[in-house]
Amino acid sequence: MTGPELAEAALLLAAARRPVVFTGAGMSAESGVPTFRDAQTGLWQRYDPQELATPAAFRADPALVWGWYETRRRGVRRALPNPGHRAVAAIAARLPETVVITQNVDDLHERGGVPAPVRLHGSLFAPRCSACARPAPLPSDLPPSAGPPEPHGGAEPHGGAESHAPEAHDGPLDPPACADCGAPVRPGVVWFGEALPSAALAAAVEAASGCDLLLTVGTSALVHPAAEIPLVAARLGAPVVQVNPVPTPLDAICAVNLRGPAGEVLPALVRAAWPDDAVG
Ligand code: BV8
Ligand code: ZN
Repeated sequence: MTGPELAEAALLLAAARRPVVFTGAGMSAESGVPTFRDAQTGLWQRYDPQELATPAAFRADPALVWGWYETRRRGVRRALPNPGHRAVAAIAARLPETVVITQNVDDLHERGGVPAPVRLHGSLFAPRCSACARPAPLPSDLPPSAGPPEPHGGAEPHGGAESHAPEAHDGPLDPPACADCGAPVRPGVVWFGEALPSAALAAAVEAASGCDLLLTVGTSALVHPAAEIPLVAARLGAPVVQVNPVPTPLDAICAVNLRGPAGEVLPALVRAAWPDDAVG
């Protein structure tokens, strides 16, 4: 990607000291993690993600919902951060006051070099009891027949090691029982109709209120209250730069719209902002 938009966005990034990088599912699309808008595959294609991602769906059929999240978690395990994730880490490395805020429940920002993004919608790697909220261990990915799991030979704890595991069960799966109260364990994500973690939401609003640039990457900006974060920054006069192959409701508030995939645009943006830094 080149052109006047990229040059303009690069000037804004080079001038920034307290940028916010706000990401959605499009950030991980090039890593092979389907976006919410992408059609579901296999058994899951007959379900609407927005229906499955609800407390009501879990109450009605815990095995269906748990199975869906285990399928997604295995998909993320096999995925690797893409050059976009690494470019975000390069921005954070260059500008220590950078705050990365994500709607994603995958762990690709952490594996891409951003240790502690603000997680608005939770994580696939933080299961807890659905009754007493006691954190629960991550189920081993190896099917019982495979015997004791191999020690992670240096592979990242959340990724890669299991990719050789025979294709695990892709379908309904009974959730484990809480070791304390025996209730079903649930995924540590925020479901539709559930409040966002108040500390994460407060940190996101605070960062957006004090930023001098907000980079919004790969979000359709349709899910609230997350979608309001870029508006907070714009309302307080910070320039907003969008990276998305297609227009979104945020176009109108953006100083620059970069139409392209995050995995290509973000490395190009970082190179243009800091030509001296060889990145990606
Ligand atoms: C709540 C975790 C109340 C689970 C998720 C105001 C107005 C309207 C509705 C509401 C409102 N306020 C609340 C609502 C209801 C609801 C909502 O927003 N509904 C929408 C659908 C209309 N919100 C809620 O229910 C929230 N809770 O309001 O609680 C409350 C308050 C107090 C006390 C009690 C209760 C909770 C919302 C969170 C739900 N959980 N995720 C899971 O993952 O399973 S949301 C989930 O969907 C994601 O986390 C993400 O946020 C969203 C998907 O959006 P995106 O990430 O943007 O992804 P999408 O697929 O849509 O788009 C991808 C984009 O990337 C596209 O634009 C595409 O062009 C682009 N792209 C593709 N490839 C690339 C790319 N970009 C760059 N590079 C590429 N390569
Ligand atoms: Zn419990």
